[in-house]
Amino acid sequence: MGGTSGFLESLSRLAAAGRVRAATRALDDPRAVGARRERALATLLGAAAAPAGEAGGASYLQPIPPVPIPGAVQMPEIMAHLRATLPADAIVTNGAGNYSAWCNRFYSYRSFRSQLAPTSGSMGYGLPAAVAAKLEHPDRPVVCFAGDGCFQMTGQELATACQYRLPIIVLVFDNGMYGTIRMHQEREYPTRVFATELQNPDFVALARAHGANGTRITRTEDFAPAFANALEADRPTLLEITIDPEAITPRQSLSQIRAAALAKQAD
Ligand SMILES: Cc1ncc(C[n+]2csc(CCOP(=O)(O)OP(=O)(O)O)c2C)c(N)n1
Ligand SMILES: [Mg+2]
Repeated sequence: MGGTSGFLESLSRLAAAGRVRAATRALDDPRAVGARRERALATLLGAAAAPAGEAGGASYLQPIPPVPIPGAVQMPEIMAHLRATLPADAIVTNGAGNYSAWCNRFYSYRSFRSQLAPTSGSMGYGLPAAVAAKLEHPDRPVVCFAGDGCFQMTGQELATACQYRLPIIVLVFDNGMYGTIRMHQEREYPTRVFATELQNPDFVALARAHGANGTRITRTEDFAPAFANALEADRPTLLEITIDPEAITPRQSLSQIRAAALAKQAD
């Protein structure tokens, strides 16, 4: 499995041949529409999956196989639903936090300029980015991924979304903590939890107070109908998704991280 490195190798080969630059420039050209745009896209994506780069190319483009996570909400299934439901031109936004692994690793971005995310890793970016994206592209679905901590940084922008009646969809991943920081605490100082728990508002009630739609998702099967309603809505929708605190990463539970760190200390 070459994974990301194989993909990068493929891109480097192309870059060496001067083709990445040409294709990227073609995509940046506003006149690059229709067949011209498709050709440029095919150069980049097709080459990434070309046989010489098979080490990573083709496998990189495959969805990551899902592994069940703790709790009644199975994010791998929800991400599969989003991949199947959202059109290629949907815009997905996020801030920073462990929740963002879901959209960064389990969503397939199929066209350029379909992701808005901070390279600086700043929390709170997703919601204002979604507002801006929907204003600019009213015909494209816009979905914001936000952790509970992340949402609390800029959640008041829901007022802006309501003021301009922007039917964005905000997924708030409620695990009751600054999960990323808790993960590092458990890795470096197992059992010494400090200032990472969050007492959250009722996000659904908060959304409704703003004039947005709000629904709580506590089971995987609640998601698809709520998301379908959100896609049809004439105003913002906030879906508060209850995440088991144990489900700290797509692959490792909080207890596993703690146990591994304790075992390392005991060595
Ligand atoms: C503005 C800002 N403050 C602090 C941080 C440091 N930081 C990175 S992730 C994180 C916690 C994120 O919590 P949450 O949004 O609830 O996501 P989770 O990790 O729980 O999924 C913090 C405090 C940051 N990246 N940006
Ligand atoms: Mg959180």
